[in-house]
Amino acid sequence: MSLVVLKLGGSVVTDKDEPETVDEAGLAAAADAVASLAETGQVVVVHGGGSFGHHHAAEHGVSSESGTDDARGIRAIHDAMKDLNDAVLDALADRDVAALPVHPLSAGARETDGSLSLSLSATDAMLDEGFVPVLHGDVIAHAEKGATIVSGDDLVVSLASGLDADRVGLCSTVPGVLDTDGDVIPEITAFEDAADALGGSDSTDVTGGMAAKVQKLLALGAPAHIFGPDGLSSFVAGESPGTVVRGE
Ligand code: IP8
Repeated sequence: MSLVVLKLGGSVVTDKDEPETVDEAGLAAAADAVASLAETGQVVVVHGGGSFGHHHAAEHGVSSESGTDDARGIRAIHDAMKDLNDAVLDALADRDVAALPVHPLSAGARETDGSLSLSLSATDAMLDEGFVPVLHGDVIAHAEKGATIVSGDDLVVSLASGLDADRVGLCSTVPGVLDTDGDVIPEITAFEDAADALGGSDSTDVTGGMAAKVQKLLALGAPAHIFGPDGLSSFVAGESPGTVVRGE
């Protein structure tokens, strides 16, 4: 049976301008897409933080680089993410999707160098039993830093490689990887295909976001599609909306 890992960006399922507010229409469309995927194969869902995780993280000075050892702060970030996770699970349950939570705080950790080790045993067993595991960006123990933020994108890479996914989807508010004219690049098979638009491999760290994302996705064994909310139904139909990143 084919396995799809689908990331729902925080900007797709929440209203980024209003603290801790779900974007009901965005979540409904995303949940419809997951329900369709679950009818024909296995799905793992990952969602981002949007207006739930990010302001708590900022308030406590926590990022993927800067950690905290303040357990109350860690819980505040995690609890906000659990609230959003509940909203996603509820939307899926309303569509009769057997969705269950997997909270990264309790399933993984980061090494000193920032590399993520995520236990996949719960996720794997849930899939075998016909459930749809739903993970989320979270705060996570980090060697020598207390706890730092793990983004949904990092989780997607661990899940897709560890579970040998057949397809990966990353739905955010951008329609794909854009070239220097602002047009969507349909396919990236090597970093050079998009280096101009992404600012070159040297500036991966400073440009953050898309360049780092493309590099991680190129290392996967599965095609990864980057698309906006308008591409959801096309992705579900097995088509190739936005940009497909195909390494190897
Ligand atoms: O929105 C971040 O996940 P992302 C999650 O996928 C938190 O980067 C807790 C801010």
